[in-house]
Amino acid sequence: MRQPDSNDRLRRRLVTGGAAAFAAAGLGSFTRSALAQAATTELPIANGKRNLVAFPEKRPLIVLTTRPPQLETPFELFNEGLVTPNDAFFVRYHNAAIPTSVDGDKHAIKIGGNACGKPFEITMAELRSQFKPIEYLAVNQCSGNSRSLFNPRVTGGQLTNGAMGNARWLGVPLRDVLARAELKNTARQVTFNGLDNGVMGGGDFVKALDVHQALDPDVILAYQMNGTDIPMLNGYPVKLVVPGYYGTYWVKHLSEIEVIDRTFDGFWMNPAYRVPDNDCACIEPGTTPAATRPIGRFTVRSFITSLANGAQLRAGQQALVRGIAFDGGQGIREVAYSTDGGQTWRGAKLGAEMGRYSFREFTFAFTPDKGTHDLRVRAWNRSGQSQPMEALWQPAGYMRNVVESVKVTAA
Ligand SMILES: Nc1nc2c(c(=O)[nH]1)N[C@H]1C(S)=C(S)[C@@H](COP(=O)(O)O)O[C@H]1N2
Ligand SMILES: [Mo]
Repeated sequence: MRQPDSNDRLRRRLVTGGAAAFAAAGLGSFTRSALAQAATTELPIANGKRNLVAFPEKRPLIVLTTRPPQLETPFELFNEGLVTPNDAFFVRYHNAAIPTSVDGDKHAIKIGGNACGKPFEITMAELRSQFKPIEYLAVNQCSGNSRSLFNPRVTGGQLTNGAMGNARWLGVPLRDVLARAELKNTARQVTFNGLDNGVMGGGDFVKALDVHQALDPDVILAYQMNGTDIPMLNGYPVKLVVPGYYGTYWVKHLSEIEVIDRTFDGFWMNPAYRVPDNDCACIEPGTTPAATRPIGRFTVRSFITSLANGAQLRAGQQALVRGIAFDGGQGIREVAYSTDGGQTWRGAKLGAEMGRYSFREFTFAFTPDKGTHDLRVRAWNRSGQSQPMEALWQPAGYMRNVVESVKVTAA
């Protein structure tokens, strides 16, 4: 439901969005000055005990930084359902100057660039009324999800496994909008910019896709998440959704699209968000990659969600173990599980297919003997790609996808 007055709307969003908890956290209301004040609040970075704070429209989430907000979803939540609720979805920003109030009808996206034959502007109202939207479930995952588990350790946000989420995205295919822009045949890349800005040396966050990636019919300008407005912190009123690709390409508060005749080399494409240009996107610790490329699609991952490390089970009693798997857009074909640290494997039961970009549920029954058990799961996608048994390493701490281990005890 759209409301006429964007201030009313934002006020409504704040009231329904846990503003009380935000105030309780000593951060006041969600204004720029409150965020400036938040910057002076001491909060521990990820290692050791981590604080939970409820930002506007969010339930209490793990705080990595407050300015800009960087919030991680507590992992237990992934056991509650395959769709991550909007108020629990992780948040990642690079720059502190983030929008806190946007008119959801008047907001416009400017489309231009030197390989755009017909520059124009499109408002949200036009985007909603002049095009046919599509909707699908898709996982968004930060490139640095699980970075704190790298060994040797790497710098950057010390995330555990909660910088991911699965939501239902509704939006207009980018290629339908670009069709109006009359791309010149010199077009090589498309760049995307949002309303947030760099401050004090932080470069404006701009991303680029090759034209063929941008014209993929599943790439959308999304304006709904799980059937409602996208939360402000997740990119209200419109974000680019590039299913199967790491979150870095999912530009929030999208305001500018440029079609250009060259490879864009802004900071967030080069040197940031690049991976070693080889099959594993990995190197030996302490070495440097011979060449790099922009990070691309997700690698295959799977997680047990119903049991945490250290869980206690009843010996001799059957437990139903549950988890999730996903990949970069082929879809999951198979999940295997081991209850003996990876020595022997069996097939887990797959849950319903909910689309090739979605989390896929799996389950298996496990009746433990007395003692400690090392549970592992490993997934394969439809093109046969899987997860390594030993962790791969790379300097930025991106793309972790090793077969994880969950140790449980039965008594
Ligand atoms: N405008 C804008 N969009 C952005 C970013 C940003 O800093 N600014 N960060 C990107 C990164 S690295 C990630 S992982 C995703 C996270 O999306 P979320 O905050 O909605 O979870 O947003 C992407 N889009
Ligand atoms: Mo990210």
